[in-house]
Amino acid sequence: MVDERILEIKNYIGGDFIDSPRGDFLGVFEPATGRQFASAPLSDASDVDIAVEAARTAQPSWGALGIRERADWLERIADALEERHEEVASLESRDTGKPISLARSVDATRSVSNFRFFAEMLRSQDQEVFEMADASNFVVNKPVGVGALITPWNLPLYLLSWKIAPAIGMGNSVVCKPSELTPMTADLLMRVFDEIGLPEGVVNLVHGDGIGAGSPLVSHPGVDFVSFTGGTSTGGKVAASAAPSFKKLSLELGGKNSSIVFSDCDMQSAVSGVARAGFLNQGQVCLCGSRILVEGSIYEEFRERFVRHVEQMKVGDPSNEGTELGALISQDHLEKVLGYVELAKEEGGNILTGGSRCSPDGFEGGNWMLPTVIEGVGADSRCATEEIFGPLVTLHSFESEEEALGIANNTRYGLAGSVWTGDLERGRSFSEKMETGMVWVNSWLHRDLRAPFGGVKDSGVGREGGRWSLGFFSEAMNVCVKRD
Ligand code: TXE
Repeated sequence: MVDERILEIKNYIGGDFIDSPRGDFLGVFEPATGRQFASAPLSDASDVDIAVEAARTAQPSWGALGIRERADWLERIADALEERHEEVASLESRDTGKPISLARSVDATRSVSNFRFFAEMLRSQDQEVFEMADASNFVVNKPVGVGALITPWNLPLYLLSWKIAPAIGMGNSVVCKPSELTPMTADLLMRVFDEIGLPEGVVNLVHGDGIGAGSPLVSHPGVDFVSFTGGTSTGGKVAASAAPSFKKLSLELGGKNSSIVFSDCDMQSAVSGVARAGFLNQGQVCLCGSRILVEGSIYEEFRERFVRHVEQMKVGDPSNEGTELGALISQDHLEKVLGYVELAKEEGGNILTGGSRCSPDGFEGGNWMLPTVIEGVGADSRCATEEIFGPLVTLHSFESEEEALGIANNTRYGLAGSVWTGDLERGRSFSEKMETGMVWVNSWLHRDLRAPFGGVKDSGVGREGGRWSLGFFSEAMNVCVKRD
């Protein structure tokens, strides 16, 4: 079904909004209704060539600006984006199917914060010097050059801004390739850049899919670094394309994270905190806690209160303020998640709640599923170790810290986790033994942008955030000046 008014968005290259010369387009659909509401260019290698060329042309003068001048540009972007906060939130909600409350509080708000935070970080950068008795070693953080920024569909503007801000802040120019499923707020951001007069070619954007646009961008000889966020299997392809030309590479990939609940936790905050970790954004966040490990002595009580809490979660119209769960990103993805419900039954699972599609009134054409809680699958089952990336969590009990740690560490991923306990020291020491990049104790997704963000094993390579972002998006040089 085609909506009455199709929004046509374009590539943004060298400061101009242009279609792909071949005129190929891809449809953009509302996950909540299944209706097409926009179209975007289906770009290919020739469009990527033009975009990389524009970025190469712009980089020298942009890189030559003082770091404080670039910080001022980031501030201007933050101000302009903040003025459009509600427009960003409603467009992101429409494009992703997520509830408007989440699009406001997380996606739109954090996108502004990303630019403001890195503006402040740039201003606080001091000249780093290592003094010797007879020499001074000056550290010079130079731009890397031209970068490819490739982002996924779950937190489109949040993750794109998280890369653009430090990348251009450190003097690079970039070519962005947002997910073909959710291109709309990336287009809005380009319109903000255009309105405030960001120098042309500093940020460029090509729409398209992974094969047609993403892959040529990653392997392009004119690209010096790649910052990728997406699935683990795709991350492997990106790494293979980038390796032969030794491009600097950052990979933020998939996760299969544990929420570990000890008997000395505050039960009510654990129930609501673990439910939020499991189902935020319909479980479509790489940090989601989809494996819930509960100490045996409180398992029954936790399970009963948790299931009751999940059953009260409001699924429906994303534009309704009270909605807690919206639609899944696509029909294909919904089928994939429902496939894991069937697999869970084969793996001995018992569905405690959910486990099926739902169809909110007026949204029959959308990709809807009830939040699902399953117990009885083994901790090493496919359902409990593979990334499902939907509103489906599995419950497991444990009798000791050692057992809990063994379960938590027995996946190919190592991104995040949460630990719920009344003993903060135990919480911290237990967390440090987990094979992940991040762990929250008695909270989840409580973010300080200065802290390192990223994972180990199949969850990726490198870290983003604070000085880790500034380090990735620059090349550190040492100038040693010897005194007589
Ligand atoms: O990823 P995909 P999706 C992960 C999350 C899940 C996945 C879902 O865990 O696994 O992302 O997002 C482009 N060469 N994270 O389905 O398919 C593609 O067009 C170059 C982890 O979007 O990997 C899109 O723009 N590019 C994360 C982008 O890659 C290619 C947080 C991602 O697509 C390509 C959020 C190719 N060969 C989601 N193929 C974290 N760890 O922080 C596809 N693309």
